[in-house]
Amino acid sequence: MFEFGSTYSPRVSYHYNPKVSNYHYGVKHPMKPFRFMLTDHLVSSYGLHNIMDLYETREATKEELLQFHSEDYVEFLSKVSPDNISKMPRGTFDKYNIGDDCPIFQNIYEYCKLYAGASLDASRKLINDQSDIAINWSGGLHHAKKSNPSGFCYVNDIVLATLNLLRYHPRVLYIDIDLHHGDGVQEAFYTTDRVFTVSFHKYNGEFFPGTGNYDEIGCAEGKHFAMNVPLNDGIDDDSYINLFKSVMEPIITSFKPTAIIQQCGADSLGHDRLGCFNLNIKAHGECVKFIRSFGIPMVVVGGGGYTPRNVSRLYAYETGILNNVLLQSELPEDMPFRNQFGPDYSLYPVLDDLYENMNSKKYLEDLRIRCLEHIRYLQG
Ligand code: V1S
Ligand code: CA
Ligand code: ZN
Repeated sequence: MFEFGSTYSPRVSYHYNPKVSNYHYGVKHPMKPFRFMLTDHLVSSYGLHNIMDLYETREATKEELLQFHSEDYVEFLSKVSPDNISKMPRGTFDKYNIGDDCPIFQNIYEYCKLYAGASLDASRKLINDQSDIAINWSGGLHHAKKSNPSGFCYVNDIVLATLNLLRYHPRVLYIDIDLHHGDGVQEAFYTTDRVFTVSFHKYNGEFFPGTGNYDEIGCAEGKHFAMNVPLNDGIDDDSYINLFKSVMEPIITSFKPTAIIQQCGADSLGHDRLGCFNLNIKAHGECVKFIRSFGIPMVVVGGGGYTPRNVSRLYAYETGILNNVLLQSELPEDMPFRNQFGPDYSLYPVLDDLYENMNSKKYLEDLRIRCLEHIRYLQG
């Protein structure tokens, strides 16, 4: 294992296209792609651009999207616009799950191709052994299904990147610390033993997307290769970190992944507009630091996160961690949009304690034991 601050200097690539921050889901919609513009300003103001390989990403091709998505759905995405959706055949809204969560907005297909292209580029850097860690904060849209969008996600960049990795890597581990269950990725790899999926999320049977109880473990060849860690409101830093580390360490040593994809949804932070956990930026980052310490090639993607200033703080902090750099708390004086980060102008504002912690010690201990029993199946 590599300790943070040690001499291990991974080759890190940062995959971003400024165009991706210009798309709009709608004024009332919580998903705000401009959070990536804020992130990029923070990352460059802290000087991190100087120590990574930067790639302005290209759009994924239609053929690449078709590696997972169905022909008719990709065709629909390529043709649909706010001007023609009402002229499409009756039933189109229902068939493709179009509505408040997944609206049709201007240039939606271009947006999909850009964020998917970035995750595909990131996976390619690992495959070609040109990067040890490849970052795409605009990716991580884990709910998208083969033939329909879901939960703000239109194409599943994580599934596409994983399929690409599987062409060269025997085993891929997918780790999801978004507040929501990573259902789209789990479903795509539910029957294979080459991808282990694990998601930590709020679960009560009703909370979106409604799936992710601990008894969803995979099936057929994939039985025991999916794990779900259902949590209640208000989980705090120490409980989350302890559970995360005690579950992830044996998964990694037993499954022995040759590549890892970590989804870092920022809606698991405290004070998130849609969230209900109490995590601080450093605790979320600790989960990334822990996975990085195994020295296994990693693709790191974003996900949810609905308080844009905290999303950008988190992703700048985690970009630092992945580069083995601890960023100073005070935000750089001369950075653009600094006024967005007042009144504290800090990278680490206190974000906890908005919700009572409904995860008792007993609940967490039982959950941990259940997870460890699950992992024993991997050891044969
Ligand atoms: N929670 C939540 C939430 N809020 C919204 C929403 C609010 C305002 C809007 F103008 C549009 C949508 N939708 C939801 C959830 C979907 C959450 C998706 C999370 C995505 C991710 O972070 O994991 C990854 C990027 N949808 C629902 O709860 C479904 C409804 C059941 C309630 C909300 N209405 C708008 C749709 C149906
Ligand atoms: Ca999750
Ligand atoms: Zn989420």
